[in-house]
Amino acid sequence: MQLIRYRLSSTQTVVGITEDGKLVGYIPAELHTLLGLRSEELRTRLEQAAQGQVAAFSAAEVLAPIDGDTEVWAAGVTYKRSMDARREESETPDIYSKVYAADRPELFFKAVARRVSGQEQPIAVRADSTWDVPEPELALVINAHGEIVGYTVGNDVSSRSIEGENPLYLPQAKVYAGSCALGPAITPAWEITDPYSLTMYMTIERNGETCWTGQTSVGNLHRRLDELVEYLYREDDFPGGAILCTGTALVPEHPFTLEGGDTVNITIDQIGTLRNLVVRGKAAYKTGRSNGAEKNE
Ligand code: DO4
Ligand code: MG
Repeated sequence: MQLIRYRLSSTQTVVGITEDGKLVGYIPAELHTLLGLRSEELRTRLEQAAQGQVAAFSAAEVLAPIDGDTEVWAAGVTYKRSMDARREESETPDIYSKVYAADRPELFFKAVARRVSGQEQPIAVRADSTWDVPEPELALVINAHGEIVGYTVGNDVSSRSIEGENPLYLPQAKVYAGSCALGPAITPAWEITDPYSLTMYMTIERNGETCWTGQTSVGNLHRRLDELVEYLYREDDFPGGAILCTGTALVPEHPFTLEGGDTVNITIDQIGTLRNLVVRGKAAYKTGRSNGAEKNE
Protein backbone atom coordinates (compact mmCIF):
# COMPACT_ATOMS: atom_id res chain seq x y z
CA MET A 1 0.00 0.00 0.00
CA GLN A 2 1.08 3.55 -0.74
CA LEU A 3 -0.54 6.96 -0.29
CA ILE A 4 -0.64 9.72 -2.85
CA ARG A 5 -2.23 13.15 -2.87
CA TYR A 6 -4.07 13.86 -6.05
CA ARG A 7 -6.53 16.28 -7.54
CA LEU A 8 -10.00 14.74 -7.73
CA SER A 9 -11.57 17.87 -9.23
CA SER A 10 -10.64 21.51 -9.72
CA THR A 11 -11.70 22.20 -6.15
CA GLN A 12 -10.86 18.98 -4.29
CA THR A 13 -7.65 17.15 -3.43
CA VAL A 14 -7.85 13.74 -1.78
CA VAL A 15 -5.56 11.09 -0.34
CA GLY A 16 -5.44 8.09 -2.66
CA ILE A 17 -4.49 4.58 -1.65
CA THR A 18 -2.60 2.53 -4.21
CA GLU A 19 -1.56 -1.10 -4.46
CA ASP A 20 1.13 -1.89 -7.03
CA GLY A 21 0.60 1.58 -8.50
CA LYS A 22 -3.15 1.09 -9.00
CA LEU A 23 -5.66 3.20 -7.10
CA VAL A 24 -7.78 1.05 -4.76
CA GLY A 25 -9.57 3.78 -2.84
CA TYR A 26 -9.35 7.29 -1.51
CA ILE A 27 -10.13 9.34 1.55
CA PRO A 28 -11.78 12.72 0.92
CA ALA A 29 -9.52 14.48 3.39
CA GLU A 30 -6.36 16.51 3.46
CA LEU A 31 -3.20 14.67 4.40
CA HIS A 32 -2.42 16.91 7.36
CA THR A 33 -5.73 16.00 9.01
CA LEU A 34 -4.84 12.29 8.70
CA LEU A 35 -1.52 13.08 10.38
CA GLY A 36 -3.56 14.11 13.43
CA LEU A 37 -4.51 10.43 13.90
CA ARG A 38 -2.50 7.92 15.86
CA SER A 39 -0.71 5.32 13.75
CA GLU A 40 -3.15 2.49 14.56
CA GLU A 41 -6.19 4.67 13.77
CA LEU A 42 -4.60 5.80 10.51
CA ARG A 43 -3.90 2.22 9.51
CA THR A 44 -7.52 1.18 10.18
CA ARG A 45 -8.83 4.20 8.26
CA LEU A 46 -6.64 3.43 5.25
CA GLU A 47 -7.46 -0.28 5.26
CA GLN A 48 -11.19 0.51 5.39
CA ALA A 49 -10.86 2.96 2.50
CA ALA A 50 -8.87 0.52 0.36
CA GLN A 51 -11.99 -1.23 -0.81
CA GLY A 52 -10.98 -1.61 -4.42
CA GLN A 53 -13.23 1.04 -5.94
CA VAL A 54 -11.15 2.95 -8.42
CA ALA A 55 -11.65 6.59 -9.19
CA ALA A 56 -10.05 7.91 -12.32
CA PHE A 57 -6.79 9.78 -11.85
CA SER A 58 -3.80 10.52 -13.99
CA ALA A 59 -0.14 10.85 -13.06
CA ALA A 60 -0.38 14.54 -13.95
CA GLU A 61 -2.78 15.06 -11.07
CA VAL A 62 -0.49 13.60 -8.42
CA LEU A 63 0.52 16.31 -5.95
CA ALA A 64 3.43 16.63 -3.53
CA PRO A 65 2.59 14.51 -0.45
CA ILE A 66 2.23 17.46 1.92
CA ASP A 67 -0.45 20.06 2.63
CA GLY A 68 -1.85 22.36 5.28
CA ASP A 69 0.44 23.15 8.18
CA THR A 70 2.69 20.10 7.90
CA GLU A 71 6.29 21.34 8.14
CA VAL A 72 9.39 19.94 6.47
CA TRP A 73 12.50 19.69 8.67
CA ALA A 74 15.88 18.17 7.92
CA ALA A 75 18.70 16.54 9.83
CA GLY A 76 22.29 17.19 8.82
CA VAL A 77 25.66 15.43 9.04
CA THR A 78 24.04 12.12 9.90
CA TYR A 79 26.24 10.12 7.51
CA LYS A 80 30.06 10.09 7.46
CA ARG A 81 30.03 11.02 3.77
CA SER A 82 28.14 14.24 4.58
CA MET A 83 30.56 15.11 7.38
CA ASP A 84 33.57 14.55 5.08
CA ALA A 85 32.07 16.63 2.26
CA ARG A 86 31.24 19.52 4.61
CA ARG A 87 34.72 19.43 6.13
CA GLU A 88 36.17 19.74 2.61
CA GLU A 89 34.03 22.71 1.60
CA SER A 90 34.20 24.68 4.85
CA GLU A 91 36.66 27.09 6.40
CA THR A 92 35.40 25.89 9.79
CA PRO A 93 35.54 22.09 9.35
CA ASP A 94 35.52 21.18 13.05
CA ILE A 95 31.88 22.08 13.60
CA TYR A 96 30.89 19.23 11.29
CA SER A 97 32.95 16.61 13.12
CA LYS A 98 31.60 17.87 16.43
CA VAL A 99 27.96 17.68 15.39
CA TYR A 100 28.49 14.24 13.82
CA ALA A 101 29.76 12.92 17.15
CA ALA A 102 27.47 14.92 19.48
CA ASP A 103 24.39 13.50 21.20
CA ARG A 104 22.23 16.34 19.89
CA PRO A 105 21.74 16.12 16.09
CA GLU A 106 21.71 19.04 13.69
CA LEU A 107 18.07 19.76 12.81
CA PHE A 108 16.92 22.65 10.68
CA PHE A 109 13.66 23.97 9.26
CA LYS A 110 13.40 23.33 5.52
CA ALA A 111 9.99 24.22 4.07
CA VAL A 112 6.28 24.81 4.47
CA ALA A 113 3.94 22.84 2.23
CA ARG A 114 3.49 25.51 -0.42
CA ARG A 115 7.26 25.58 -1.07
CA VAL A 116 7.55 21.85 -1.80
CA SER A 117 7.95 20.59 -5.36
CA GLY A 118 6.28 17.31 -6.24
CA GLN A 119 7.01 14.73 -8.89
CA GLU A 120 8.24 16.21 -12.20
CA GLN A 121 8.09 19.76 -10.83
CA PRO A 122 11.12 22.02 -11.04
CA ILE A 123 13.71 22.31 -8.32
CA ALA A 124 16.19 25.18 -8.32
CA VAL A 125 19.77 26.16 -7.76
CA ARG A 126 20.22 29.71 -6.52
CA ALA A 127 21.30 32.27 -9.11
CA ASP A 128 23.82 33.68 -6.58
CA SER A 129 25.45 30.31 -5.84
CA THR A 130 28.41 28.75 -7.69
CA TRP A 131 28.39 25.22 -6.24
CA ASP A 132 25.15 23.29 -5.82
CA VAL A 133 24.03 19.75 -5.14
CA PRO A 134 20.90 17.68 -4.77
CA GLU A 135 20.72 15.84 -1.45
CA PRO A 136 18.79 12.57 -1.72
CA GLU A 137 17.33 11.70 1.66
CA LEU A 138 14.96 9.23 3.27
CA ALA A 139 12.11 11.43 4.54
CA LEU A 140 10.09 10.36 7.58
CA VAL A 141 6.38 11.16 7.69
CA ILE A 142 5.57 11.78 11.35
CA ASN A 143 2.12 12.26 12.84
CA ALA A 144 1.10 14.85 15.45
CA HIS A 145 1.87 12.27 18.17
CA GLY A 146 5.51 11.86 17.16
CA GLU A 147 5.03 8.43 15.55
CA ILE A 148 6.72 7.61 12.25
CA VAL A 149 3.76 6.63 10.06
CA GLY A 150 5.44 6.57 6.67
CA TYR A 151 8.40 7.20 4.44
CA THR A 152 8.83 9.20 1.28
CA VAL A 153 11.71 10.39 -0.91
CA GLY A 154 13.20 13.82 -0.19
CA ASN A 155 15.59 16.14 -1.98
CA ASP A 156 17.26 18.76 0.24
CA VAL A 157 18.73 20.81 -2.63
CA SER A 158 21.60 22.88 -1.22
CA SER A 159 24.22 25.48 -2.05
CA ARG A 160 27.67 24.27 -1.04
CA SER A 161 29.37 27.56 -1.91
CA ILE A 162 27.11 29.58 0.41
CA GLU A 163 27.27 27.14 3.35
CA GLY A 164 31.01 26.69 2.75
CA GLU A 165 31.65 30.42 2.94
CA ASN A 166 30.15 30.66 6.43
CA PRO A 167 28.05 28.09 8.32
CA LEU A 168 25.83 30.91 9.58
CA TYR A 169 24.61 31.19 6.00
CA LEU A 170 23.01 27.74 6.35
CA PRO A 171 19.41 29.04 6.10
CA GLN A 172 20.25 30.74 2.78
CA ALA A 173 22.06 27.63 1.52
CA LYS A 174 19.11 25.45 2.43
CA VAL A 175 15.87 27.46 2.26
CA TYR A 176 15.00 29.29 -0.95
CA ALA A 177 12.51 28.94 -3.83
CA GLY A 178 12.83 25.45 -5.30
CA SER A 179 15.07 23.93 -2.61
CA CYS A 180 12.78 21.11 -1.49
CA ALA A 181 11.15 18.22 -3.32
CA LEU A 182 9.17 15.31 -1.87
CA GLY A 183 7.28 12.35 -3.24
CA PRO A 184 5.79 10.98 -5.27
CA ALA A 185 4.16 8.63 -2.72
CA ILE A 186 4.26 7.71 0.96
CA THR A 187 4.83 4.10 1.96
CA PRO A 188 3.22 3.42 5.36
CA ALA A 189 5.72 2.60 8.07
CA TRP A 190 4.03 -0.76 8.78
CA GLU A 191 4.84 -1.88 5.23
CA ILE A 192 8.60 -1.52 5.76
CA THR A 193 10.09 -4.12 8.05
CA ASP A 194 13.53 -2.57 8.35
CA PRO A 195 14.09 1.00 7.11
CA TYR A 196 17.84 0.65 7.77
CA SER A 197 18.05 -1.98 5.02
CA LEU A 198 16.70 0.37 2.34
CA THR A 199 18.98 1.24 -0.57
CA MET A 200 18.93 4.73 -2.05
CA TYR A 201 20.10 5.59 -5.58
CA MET A 202 20.61 8.89 -7.34
CA THR A 203 21.28 9.63 -10.99
CA ILE A 204 21.74 13.07 -12.48
CA GLU A 205 21.11 13.46 -16.21
CA ARG A 206 22.63 16.21 -18.35
CA ASN A 207 22.08 16.59 -22.08
CA GLY A 208 20.39 13.20 -22.21
CA GLU A 209 23.27 11.33 -20.50
CA THR A 210 23.93 10.25 -16.95
CA CYS A 211 26.55 12.65 -15.56
CA TRP A 212 26.53 11.35 -11.97
CA THR A 213 25.28 8.19 -10.32
CA GLY A 214 25.66 6.66 -6.89
CA GLN A 215 23.98 4.52 -4.29
CA THR A 216 24.05 4.01 -0.55
CA SER A 217 22.22 2.23 2.24
CA VAL A 218 20.21 3.81 5.06
CA GLY A 219 22.19 1.30 7.16
CA ASN A 220 25.11 3.79 6.99
CA LEU A 221 23.10 6.31 9.00
CA HIS A 222 25.04 7.26 12.11
CA ARG A 223 21.88 7.80 14.20
CA ARG A 224 18.59 6.07 14.85
CA LEU A 225 15.49 7.41 13.11
CA ASP A 226 13.55 7.49 16.41
CA GLU A 227 16.30 9.54 17.98
CA LEU A 228 15.97 12.23 15.27
CA VAL A 229 12.20 12.34 15.80
CA GLU A 230 12.62 12.51 19.57
CA TYR A 231 14.84 15.60 19.26
CA LEU A 232 12.48 17.26 16.77
CA TYR A 233 9.42 16.79 18.99
CA ARG A 234 11.21 17.28 22.32
CA GLU A 235 10.28 20.95 22.75
CA ASP A 236 7.89 21.54 19.87
CA ASP A 237 4.42 20.56 18.67
CA PHE A 238 3.40 19.64 15.14
CA PRO A 239 -0.42 19.52 15.01
CA GLY A 240 -0.29 18.86 11.25
CA GLY A 241 2.60 16.42 11.57
CA ALA A 242 6.08 16.85 10.13
CA ILE A 243 8.23 15.46 7.38
CA LEU A 244 11.84 14.98 8.45
CA CYS A 245 14.55 14.51 5.83
CA THR A 246 17.18 12.38 7.52
CA GLY A 247 20.39 13.58 5.88
CA THR A 248 22.38 12.72 2.80
CA ALA A 249 25.06 10.14 2.13
CA LEU A 250 25.32 10.80 -1.61
CA VAL A 251 27.40 13.87 -2.32
CA PRO A 252 28.87 14.31 -5.82
CA GLU A 253 32.62 14.87 -5.64
CA HIS A 254 34.14 18.32 -6.14
CA PRO A 255 33.94 20.09 -8.61
CA PHE A 256 30.59 18.63 -9.69
CA THR A 257 27.83 21.20 -9.51
CA LEU A 258 24.16 20.90 -10.40
CA GLU A 259 23.13 22.98 -13.42
CA GLY A 260 19.91 24.31 -14.90
CA GLY A 261 18.61 21.71 -17.37
CA ASP A 262 19.80 18.72 -15.30
CA THR A 263 17.29 16.10 -14.16
CA VAL A 264 17.64 14.48 -10.73
CA ASN A 265 16.22 11.00 -10.10
CA ILE A 266 16.23 9.67 -6.56
CA THR A 267 15.02 6.13 -5.92
CA ILE A 268 14.53 4.46 -2.56
CA ASP A 269 13.61 0.77 -2.51
CA GLN A 270 9.98 0.13 -1.58
CA ILE A 271 9.21 3.85 -1.72
CA GLY A 272 9.67 5.02 -5.29
CA THR A 273 11.46 7.41 -7.62
CA LEU A 274 11.33 11.18 -7.29
CA ARG A 275 12.20 12.98 -10.52
CA ASN A 276 12.72 16.72 -10.89
CA LEU A 277 14.10 19.06 -13.53
CA VAL A 278 16.61 21.66 -12.30
CA VAL A 279 16.26 25.36 -13.13
CA ARG A 280 18.57 28.22 -12.17
CA GLY A 281 17.10 31.09 -10.20
CA LYS A 282 13.81 32.25 -8.78
CA ALA A 283 12.30 33.58 -12.02
CA ALA A 284 12.77 30.26 -13.86
CA TYR A 285 11.45 28.37 -10.86
CA LYS A 286 8.30 30.49 -10.68
CA THR A 287 7.70 30.06 -14.40
CA GLY A 288 8.19 26.30 -14.10
CA ARG A 289 5.77 26.04 -11.20
CA SER A 290 3.09 28.10 -12.90
CA ASN A 291 3.35 26.06 -16.09
CA GLY A 292 2.26 22.90 -14.30
CA ALA A 293 -0.69 22.44 -11.96
CA GLU A 294 0.13 23.56 -8.42
CA LYS A 295 1.39 20.38 -6.82
CA ASN A 296 0.63 21.05 -3.21
CA GLU A 297 -2.32 23.39 -3.03
O1 DO4 B 1 25.26 21.01 7.94
C1 DO4 B 1 24.66 21.14 6.95
C2 DO4 B 1 23.53 20.35 6.47
C3 DO4 B 1 23.87 18.93 6.20
C4 DO4 B 1 22.82 18.21 5.46
O2 DO4 B 1 21.84 18.76 4.98
C5 DO4 B 1 22.96 16.77 5.29
O3 DO4 B 1 23.89 16.15 5.85
O4 DO4 B 1 22.12 16.18 4.60
MG1 MG C 1 20.63 17.41 3.68
